[in-house]
Amino acid sequence: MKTSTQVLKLLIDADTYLSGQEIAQKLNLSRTAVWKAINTLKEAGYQIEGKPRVGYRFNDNNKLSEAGIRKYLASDLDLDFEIYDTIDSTNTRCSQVASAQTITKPLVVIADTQSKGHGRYGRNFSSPKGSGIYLSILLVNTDPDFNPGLLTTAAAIAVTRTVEKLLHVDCKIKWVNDVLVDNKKITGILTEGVADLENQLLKNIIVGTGINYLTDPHTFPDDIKDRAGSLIEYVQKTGISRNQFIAQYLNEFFNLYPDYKKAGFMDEYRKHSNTIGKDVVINRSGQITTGHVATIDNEGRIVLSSGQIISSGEVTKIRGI
Ligand code: BTX
Repeated sequence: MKTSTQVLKLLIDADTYLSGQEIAQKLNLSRTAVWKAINTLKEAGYQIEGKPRVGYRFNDNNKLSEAGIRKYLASDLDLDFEIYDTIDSTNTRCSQVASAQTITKPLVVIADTQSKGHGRYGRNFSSPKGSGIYLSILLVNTDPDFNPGLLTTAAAIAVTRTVEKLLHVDCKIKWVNDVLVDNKKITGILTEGVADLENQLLKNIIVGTGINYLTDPHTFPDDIKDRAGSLIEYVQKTGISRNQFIAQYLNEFFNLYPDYKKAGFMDEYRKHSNTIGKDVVINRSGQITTGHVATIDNEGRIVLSSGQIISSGEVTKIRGI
């Protein structure tokens, strides 16, 4: 571990001022090395407050960091992290890792901004810097009956639980994967599989989540500004950092993941649904279906009152919303 990373971890875990001497002693470093490490951290954008004759204290100013996330991560979670200032897409990075190597534990890739963040059907996912959460989890898959729809649904529940617990605001879910706050989309989730070239089985799963966390709603591109929302108001009220939010999301996701196929969270999903009981228009690759949504079943599929079951596609219109 680099000296500056060791100093950062110590300050984050301490939650209070530590003198240069204490840091030097704990890490077996010279005072000059500590001073240099503090400067390196400041130059990298970490906010380290220095008080004469008292010492240094870490302020979480929303700069993403592994140490900042680990502080709030459940102690039994064994994850690897890659954190980037900028990347094309965290999902793409996961698929590159999956193609190049065999991972033995989940890898979480996070970026401060994405130049090619994408959603379903190759659509763009707006990923401005310094404000959003763009995160992909690369999982090892051993299940031949992997259910991508249900796992995406579990991830949506992990987001709603995190938002409701930490930011104290209610969420709705628009079938299948859009999390809404105040009727605007604050999160998109994209689950992708990586096949083993030799046997064509899915060897890895990628669950990508994009969250408009501190995004200024006035900066949304014109084509999404009517539908996209941000959590900024609630984040500013509660002061929860991106690092803490990410850790809680990972805690919630990995709590649901082992049993996701048992669909124990589907009652919670139905309670949060803004789609059940509504007249909707569903687009399945250009094939349009209209109907009244009777419920969403334990497979995460829409059940229309006509009896028709729809497992994939997109709700393009909800009457009354
Ligand atoms: P989706 O296809 O359901 O949603 C994409 C659509 O949502 C776009 O066509 C646009 O209308 C709208 N949109 C674009 N950007 C935003 C935004 N920031 N907020 C709200 N609405 C938006 C949803 O796909 C899945 C998105 C997953 C994004 C994550 S980010 C981390 C990971 N990396 C990556 O490239 N994708 C995932």
